[in-house]
Amino acid sequence: MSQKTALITGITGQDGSYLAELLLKEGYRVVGMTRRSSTDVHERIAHIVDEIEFVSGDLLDQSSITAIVSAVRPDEIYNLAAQSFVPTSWTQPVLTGEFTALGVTRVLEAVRSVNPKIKFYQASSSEMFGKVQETPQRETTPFYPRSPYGVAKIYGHWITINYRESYDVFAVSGILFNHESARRGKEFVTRKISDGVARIKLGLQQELRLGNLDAQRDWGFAGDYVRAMWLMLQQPRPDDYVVATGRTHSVRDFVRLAFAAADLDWERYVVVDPRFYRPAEVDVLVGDASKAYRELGWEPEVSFERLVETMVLADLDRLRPFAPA
Ligand code: NAP
Ligand code: G4F
Repeated sequence: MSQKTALITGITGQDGSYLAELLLKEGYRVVGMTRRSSTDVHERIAHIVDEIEFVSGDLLDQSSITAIVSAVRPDEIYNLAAQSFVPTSWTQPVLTGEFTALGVTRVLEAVRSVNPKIKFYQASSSEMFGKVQETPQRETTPFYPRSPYGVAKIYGHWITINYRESYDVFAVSGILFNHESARRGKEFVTRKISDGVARIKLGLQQELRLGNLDAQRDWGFAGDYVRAMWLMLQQPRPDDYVVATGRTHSVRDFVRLAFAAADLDWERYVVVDPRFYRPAEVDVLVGDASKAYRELGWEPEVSFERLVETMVLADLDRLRPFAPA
């Protein structure tokens, strides 16, 4: 069988790095689309950078995306690129719509015009459920977004389904619940906590300022979730899937476990700071991934407890060289 080619947008992000590892292991030729930057953004893929081909393009720029798809001739495209930080979507709502919503159409348009046989994965989000209309949330649960990011992701979700139904493209939408790792961006709450715990433990920081500790999320490990993305594109027909652990925990639970992993009492260090509250909050998310289990044979391998501990230990290892003597 000839080698398959995968094009990943967002390859420099958390999920892009794990997906690239998985696809290389599966024998793919992996091509990553990156946007021009004056600094090095390859930190998360530094260990595999020599095995990846890079092409320069931007979700805002139709001609670059079409030219890339035409030149690379991928069998599969994973559209992971997005403005993915929810708070930024209130301060930059139009840009978020351009990247996270219209960006999806641009990639799909490239597929349609170059080769509609290319399989397409769209990174949809549990943020679309927002003010939840049903618990647990499944593929059929109605959406009620609470941020411009959630609104933009719903556009991306439906345009993916629309290209499937209009042009018969093998286009799927993975509705992924929060997934984390030591490679998570430091602005997201889990990594902000693990990084903060490590800094406090090593004497590099005195306190950790957080927002709403009562919010609850269904948190899994990013390495498990990229496997579900790949499996969706290996099915006989395209469909949409929820990917989640089925367990929910509060930010406070995460904080408590993370500080405990470093033998610290969280209540001595955590300061609630209303600056981190959101204009509209998603209070509680918990997913039902039984369809993914049934049809893809997917289930998560890393528990919440192990995820928290692994993230804290990784940040301790990373920061130890900077600790005061
Ligand atoms: P991430 O770490 O924030 O990575 C985002 C990626 O998108 C980066 O590689 C970034 O490139 C790229 N990007 C942003 N704007 C771009 C543009 N205009 N043109 C080209 N590339 C652009 O996100 P992630 O956590 O890996 O998530 C991957 C995808 O899954 C995102 O679409 C996210 O919304 C979605 N999602 C994530 C989760 C989660 O819990 N992680 C859950 C559900 C859905 P730079 O390095 O240049 O910034
Ligand atoms: O870690 P977060 O910023 O992630 P959020 O908003 O759930 O979004 C992430 O997951 C989505 C999937 O549901 C993705 F689509 C999206 O791209 C992103 O990856 O915040 C989680 C919760 C929120 O309720 C927030 O209010 O943590 C609460 N929180 C409390 N203090 C905080 C903080 N969040 C951040 N970022 N920083 C805080 O200090």
